[in-house]
Amino acid sequence: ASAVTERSFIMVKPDGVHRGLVGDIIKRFEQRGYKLVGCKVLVPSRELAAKHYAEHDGKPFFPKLVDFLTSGAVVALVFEGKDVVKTGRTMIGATNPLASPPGTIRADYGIDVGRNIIHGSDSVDSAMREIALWFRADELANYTPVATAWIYE
Ligand code: DGT
Ligand code: DGI
Repeated sequence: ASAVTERSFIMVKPDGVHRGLVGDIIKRFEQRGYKLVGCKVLVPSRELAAKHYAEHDGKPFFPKLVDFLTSGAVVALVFEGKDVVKTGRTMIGATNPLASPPGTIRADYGIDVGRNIIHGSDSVDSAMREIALWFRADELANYTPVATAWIYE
């Protein structure tokens, strides 16, 4: 079993927390074989939310997006494994839940683009930026799950 260290930042947004979807979302990544290395629940500050969504600063929906993300608790997660950034996006689906194929998280639980349940990093570079933004290094766990050899050849 080779060491696969790619990481993605996954976040259950306030709508997903209010709707009780945290367990299901973690379960989907766990069952796929991804390793959970970071997990915390917090109500993000406006500063943190604005930094997270800095690429959308200036767009018409930006204030609403920050209001929404800071309106309640989120669950910040880091998953690790082979191609986890791209595969995570595939599991999550399209930005707009209505444009997302059945079986994806956003399609299975969402309708509106402004209530799309979950965030997942869209590239390895943004994953590194987002993980550093949301987690201190000592909040990420280093361990080898015993199932590793049954997930990777
Ligand atoms: P993407 O991945 O961002 O290109 O979005 P798609 O391809 O999943 O969604 P599409 O092509 O139907 O819509 C393009 C963008 O338009 C989408 O990212 C968000 C926005 N949009 C679509 N439908 C709605 C809507 O009903 N309300 C709002 N506010 N925005 C919408
Ligand atoms: O990486 P994604 O979350 O799939 O999409 P993104 O980074 O382009 O946008 C971040 C979030 O901003 C997205 O999850 C929902 C919201 N958003 C994106 N495009 C629109 C939008 N919200 C509204 N209301 N309208 C949009 O066009």
